[in-house]
Amino acid sequence: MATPYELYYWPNIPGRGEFVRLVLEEAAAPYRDVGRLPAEEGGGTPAVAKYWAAQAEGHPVFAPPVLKHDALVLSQTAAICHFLGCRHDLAPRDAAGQALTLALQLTIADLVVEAHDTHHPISAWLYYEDQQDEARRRAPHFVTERIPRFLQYFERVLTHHGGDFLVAEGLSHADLGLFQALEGLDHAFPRSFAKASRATPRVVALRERVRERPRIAAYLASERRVPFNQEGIFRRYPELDAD
Ligand SMILES: N[C@@H](CCC(=O)N[C@@H](CS)C(=O)NCC(=O)O)C(=O)O
Repeated sequence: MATPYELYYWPNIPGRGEFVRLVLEEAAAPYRDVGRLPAEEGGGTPAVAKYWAAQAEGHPVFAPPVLKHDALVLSQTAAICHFLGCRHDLAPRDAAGQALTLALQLTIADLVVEAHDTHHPISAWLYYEDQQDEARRRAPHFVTERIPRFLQYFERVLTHHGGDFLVAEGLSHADLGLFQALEGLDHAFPRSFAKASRATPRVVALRERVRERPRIAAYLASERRVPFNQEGIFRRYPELDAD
């Protein structure tokens, strides 16, 4: 039997770990979600923090999520999704197609950073309440300029080849990433997201297409799915959404 993958990610938030989980779930790849395992099984926050604090063995990483598989210790969400996608038929077979899919995943990573920075525009180490004035300045730009711009970009990608998914070959890790980003935007900025989505029907349809895939649907209904909350990247502060 194949060695299970090990995902190291903070247990209480969906965060960037969720992008990796969706790829593992769609691939039906066995994995241990180490941060969510009890301490007696070597899990929990301390196991994840070891990577963050540079106390873990293997290739140094900057920050979780981390994917461990045999001797490989890999960080950076987009790189992990790319690696898994290429191994599990969730990416095109040729190098050019794989690079294109990675570029899409990196664009999603850009969106994730910008969404996070709406509520933490000064520092991730300060409380929201200590940077609320700056957040209230930054967020309107994100919701009125950047959400529409990102959604319209993905609409153009889908229109470009006229298919059901972001790359012509079929479902890829980029579609799963976009699904999660759309779920997050809808959670955090429901009014702005609804408005921007009206102009991007292909993006809206892709989100539903991914949601209905049998393995994804089963995962979303399971306890393994980590719900959005006020500790994560996509937080709902109504004052940061459009009126
Ligand atoms: N570009 C990295 C960012 C990783 C990242 O910021 N991880 C967060 C959790 S989502 C973290 O633990 N950061 C700690 C740090 O930056 O020191 C990725 O996409 O994986």
